[in-house]
Amino acid sequence: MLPLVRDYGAATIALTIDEQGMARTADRKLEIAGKIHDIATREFGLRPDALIFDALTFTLATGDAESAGTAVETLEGIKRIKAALPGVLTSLGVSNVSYGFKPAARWVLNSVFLYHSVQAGLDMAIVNPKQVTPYADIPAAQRDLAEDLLFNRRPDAAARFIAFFEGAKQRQAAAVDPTASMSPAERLRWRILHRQPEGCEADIDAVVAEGVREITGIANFPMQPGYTYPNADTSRVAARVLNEVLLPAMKEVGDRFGCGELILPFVLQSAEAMKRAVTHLERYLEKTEGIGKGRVVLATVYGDVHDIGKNLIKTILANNGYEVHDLGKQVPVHDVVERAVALKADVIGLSALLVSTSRQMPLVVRELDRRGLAVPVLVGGAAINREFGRDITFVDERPYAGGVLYCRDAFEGLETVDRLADPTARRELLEGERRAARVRRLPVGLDDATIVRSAIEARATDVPVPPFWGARTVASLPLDEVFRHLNELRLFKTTWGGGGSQGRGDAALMGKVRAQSKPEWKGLRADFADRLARMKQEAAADGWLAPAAVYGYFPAQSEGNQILVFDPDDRSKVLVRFSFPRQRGEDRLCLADYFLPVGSAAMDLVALQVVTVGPGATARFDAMDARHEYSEAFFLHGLAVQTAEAATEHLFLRMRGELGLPPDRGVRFAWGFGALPDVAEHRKVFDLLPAEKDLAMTLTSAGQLIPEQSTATLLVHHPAAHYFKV
Ligand code: B12
Repeated sequence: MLPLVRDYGAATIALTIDEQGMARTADRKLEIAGKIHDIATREFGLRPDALIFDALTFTLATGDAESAGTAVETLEGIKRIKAALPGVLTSLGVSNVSYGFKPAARWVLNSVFLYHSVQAGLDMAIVNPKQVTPYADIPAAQRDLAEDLLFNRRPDAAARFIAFFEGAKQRQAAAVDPTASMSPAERLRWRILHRQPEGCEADIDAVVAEGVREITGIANFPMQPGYTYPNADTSRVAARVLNEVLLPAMKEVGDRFGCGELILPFVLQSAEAMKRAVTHLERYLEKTEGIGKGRVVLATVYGDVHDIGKNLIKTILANNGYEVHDLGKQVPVHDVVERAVALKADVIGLSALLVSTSRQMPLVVRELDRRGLAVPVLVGGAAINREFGRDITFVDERPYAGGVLYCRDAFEGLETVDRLADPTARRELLEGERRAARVRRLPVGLDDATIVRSAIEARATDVPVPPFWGARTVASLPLDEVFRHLNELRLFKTTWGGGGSQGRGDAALMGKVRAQSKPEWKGLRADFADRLARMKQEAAADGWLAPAAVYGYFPAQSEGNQILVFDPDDRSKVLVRFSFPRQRGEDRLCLADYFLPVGSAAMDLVALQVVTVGPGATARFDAMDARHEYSEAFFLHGLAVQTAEAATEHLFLRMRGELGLPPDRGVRFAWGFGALPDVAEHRKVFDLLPAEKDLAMTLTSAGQLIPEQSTATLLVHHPAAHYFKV
């Protein structure tokens, strides 16, 4: 076979079998793999990564002493092959290990063995993904039984394993509920963690009844005649349920997601269970009448869909006498400020759970400051902390007059709003915060004007000739063409969350994420592919994804950190000036450096594009969200975002073709990222391209694109152009 493998550039699976038979010990597995490796690489010149070794595994169902240690030998064999023969890969028919056991037992043993094989370094597994349970979801008792057997930890391991699953059948017949022996509070926690919303209302009733009994001695709450609720007692108990049961459970979900034990679709289901629980809990929270206590405008910031925390704040503040106006989630800066002004808000509350979306918070503060307002802003959410709140208090080195106050949780939120309502407490609070914020201020550094320019030079001979000057509209980009540029891996793994958490950068942790998500990923990928095919069809039939674009080519030159864009019909007239920041260290790069400077004999060229998938995606998302179809809405949102990316790439390639640039030239830069962080510059793009008139797009006052699934990019043709961060 090896000459064929070599001639066709193929890879090959090599079983660890030789003239003496199948390798049963780790020593023999390595010995045979070594022999095959030497022949393949030395005699046939194959690369090690063309070899995939199957270390073989045997059933443990026979229960005899000879077979008992074979799974450990397999794991050890995989480890040794990977260590001794760098570059080679491994594969394994995992479920052989359980051949002969009952199906329920097989699934557990296969899942646990798969987990340990991956830990040992297994690259590929032959296994039915529908029969694999995530390691963390297998009950500890079953895991122990399986591991006793796999690691040959006791002579009766096979017998105990079989006995357990024989009994399991009867236990199942007796319909033993895993939560049966739990207290209501434990059961509630279990329901959030195991994504089982059914029954959480009854659990909440039971936990509250227990708490009320403790406080008041009332035995048969809530039926006791004359006992009306909500009242101070039920409120106290409900707050405890929230703080001691629900919030920690949700945090645990997040931590498990963070370290790769859970995939995103599961987190969504937990979130749905949490929402249901919180909604039911509200009936126990006392509503304090408080006319004139104050008016609060609440929102989850633009780009962020996490609203469970914000909804909680709403409940707690409303129940404590505040008039709360909830603007919902994904709220643009402009809307927050406009509504706060219109409603004469006493306080604005903002929630953000992503590091990326927390950047919206200083934009709100800046906009309030620009309008000369002084409404205190409360900020909260998992992505930020007290230091962040203090840092964003400053607008251009001045503290914002209204103050920015971080709140760790809903109760600190209530306490803060209460303090703001009292003039003396308000002054003390704001002054104290301002002092703390000032301490964190660093001495002002170099400004852009004093930084030396990079060494990049632009040459007149590199400037391409466009097919036309000025702007054009493409009313419709063909959806099937656009889908060809859809990055499915990014959609599945990152946007739809199939790759586990994207939120942590720690290398060791990410390694763990990758290892653990492998078995799940295979099944998930097929599910996602089906879902994508269905959604593509619906989009084509119903038109909710309707990519369209405006783009254009303009004469341009640079001046310092700016690009001057000239009128194509009158090249002495500057239409707009784009400003870009410059790196303070590294290569001191600024996007303007890629363009010929003002005063050059030749004109340079700047290309711009704005792409959108149209308003249909947002409308559909909002409708689903209103029907509480969070999972569907989440998948739809993700596809719309990636379709906007695909449409951007599609048009970018077309523009590169029109300019006659080779594939290694031309880089597209989008505002809001690395080299051009200021999205307010979108206004200037809209002054050059008819996005408002022809695509019915708008900009928020902070410069965010509406609809959200849109992009605005600048194409740089300079041969040395590359992505960088400022
Ligand atoms: C549930 C959840 C989701 C759900 C949200 C459903 C919904 N409708 O809200 C879904 C599945 C949709 C989701 C999606 C995503 N998520 Co998510 N999600 C979570 C999770 C597990 C729990 C959040 C939650 O509801 N907590 C319970 C509530 C009650 O707590 P809370 O919001 O923090 O609010 C409390 C306080 O913070 C405070 N507070 C909050 N806001 C405010 C505001 C004010 C004014 C005040 C006073 C107080 C206050 O009071 C609240 C109550 O005490 C967190 C994990 C975590 N540790 O937070 C990840 C997490 C936030 N998600 C994360 C990620 C990465 C994502 C995705 C990008 C995943 C992806 N690959 O697509 C997407 C982003 C979508 C988007 N554009 O927003 C990361 C963020 C990482 C980062 N550093 O940016 C986290 C931290 C998970 C992780 N460990 O990696 N997610």
